[in-house]
Amino acid sequence: MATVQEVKQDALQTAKKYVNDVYETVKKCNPHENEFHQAVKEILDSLVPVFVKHPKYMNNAILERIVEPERIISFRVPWVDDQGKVQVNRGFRVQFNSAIGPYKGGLRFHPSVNASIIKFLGFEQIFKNSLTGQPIGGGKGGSDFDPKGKSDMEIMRFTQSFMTELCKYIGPDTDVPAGDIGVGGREIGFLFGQYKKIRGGYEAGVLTGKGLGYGGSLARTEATGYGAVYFVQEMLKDQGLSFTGSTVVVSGSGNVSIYAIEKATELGAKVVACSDSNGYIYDPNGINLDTVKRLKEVERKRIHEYVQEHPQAQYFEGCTGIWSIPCDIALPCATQNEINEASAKLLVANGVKAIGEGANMPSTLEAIDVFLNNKVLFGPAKAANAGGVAVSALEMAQNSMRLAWTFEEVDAKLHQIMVNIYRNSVKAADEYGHPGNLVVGANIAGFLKVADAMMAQGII
Ligand code: NDP
Ligand code: 2IT
Repeated sequence: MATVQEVKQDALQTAKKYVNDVYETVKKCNPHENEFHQAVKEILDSLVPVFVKHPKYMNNAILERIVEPERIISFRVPWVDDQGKVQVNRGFRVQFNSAIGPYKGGLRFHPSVNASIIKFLGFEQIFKNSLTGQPIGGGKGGSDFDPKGKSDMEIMRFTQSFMTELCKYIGPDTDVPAGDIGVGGREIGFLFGQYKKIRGGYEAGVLTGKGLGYGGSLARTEATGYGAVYFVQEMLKDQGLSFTGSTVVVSGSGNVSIYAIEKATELGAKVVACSDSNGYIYDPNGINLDTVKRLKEVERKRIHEYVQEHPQAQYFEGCTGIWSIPCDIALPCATQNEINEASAKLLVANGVKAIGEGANMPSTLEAIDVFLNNKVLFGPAKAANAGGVAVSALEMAQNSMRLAWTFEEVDAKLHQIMVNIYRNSVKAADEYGHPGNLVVGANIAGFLKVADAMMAQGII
């Protein structure tokens, strides 16, 4: 008869083989989609203890189903530039999983957008949205359109053409897009206007991140950055640490970065650096956020312009160098894979104590290993940056109720949601044998809710 130990070993081997087989199939069926493979690998590796404990998920092919989007839409987006020339871009929407609510997730406009990028983002969104505790499924979309250097009229013509096709697939109860890289308040306004014109009704809940005068929620603009800082605050608190008096580096200078800088500074930190895709600035006095907001939110200029107004600051070409600046807390808030193994090692060598991922998948798998192996507090993206989509769900709730909460009400709900995500991730990590590992904890906590809903709803 097999010993208890042998039975346990058997269950572990079966779970590992299951996960590995699914991963190999994903690679085979989605060739060359490296970002998607990376996101899938991170989740699947974390889920092995779940399948050991609950083989029912394996028997119901939950993984095989969850890695396959319910639907992918890819479409032509023709538009006319200011010179009268016809331009063509490609649009995407991946409707990944609707087990716990309508598809929900942002739109990214960036030249690097392709099926792999949209699928990695959509896949992450399933688990992130589940972690928020709100009834939202996972989706993502975007285009390889480059908004840089385009006039407002070009942006409008492009977004109208994009929405003319996208509107066939979205709605307040089916799929609710929002912003991401390159899509902010201006773009959401144009998208909403075109949707309304085509549909002929006022369906406020079809998009989130709207302007405050037409159905937007207070604190949505701030939510992702504030939420990431609230999450890191919880990680620090558990170790008797805090933002007060700490030195912080934040990459990027877009929506997430700006409000991460704002909240970290409010909590007593000195944020000494931020960046854009050309380079980074280092300001030993602490970043002047009013200048960054004006340069980026109003004038849409490059970050190097900062040093003209603040001569004590320095500008460096190239963005990865930002991780060579010694800091206590690093908040990568720009883009995927911006911290590789070498940058992670540099951060550790310089004494970093905590990482909070404001961006989606900003650390490579190797970088994550460096942080975890060196006992750096690590807040993974799908937990740490969930505040944005969580407040998007609160915007949907306000739209349904036809009322608007105050900034303080929304901010208090956001704060509580981030505390809950932290606690649920810690608890899942403990329960499944990886205490302190929030990558495993967040992935498992996010997965279980979706998996149970899928089980309850049958083979669909
Ligand atoms: P923005 O477009 O407002 O800002 C993006 C910032 O990152 C800019 O400073 C941009 O620089 C920089 N950046 C973009 N691409 C690169 C690149 N390839 N290399 C270096 N820097 C780059 O986007 P957001 O702030 O909204 O998004 C930032 C990250 O946060 C993304 O990963 C997004 O998916 C994630 N996120 C966003 C949420 C939201 O609510 N907006 C919610 C959760 C996650 P430049 O101006 O030069 O392009
Ligand atoms: O990555 C993300 O969570 C977002 N870009 C926000 C999505 C949303 O629907 O608010």
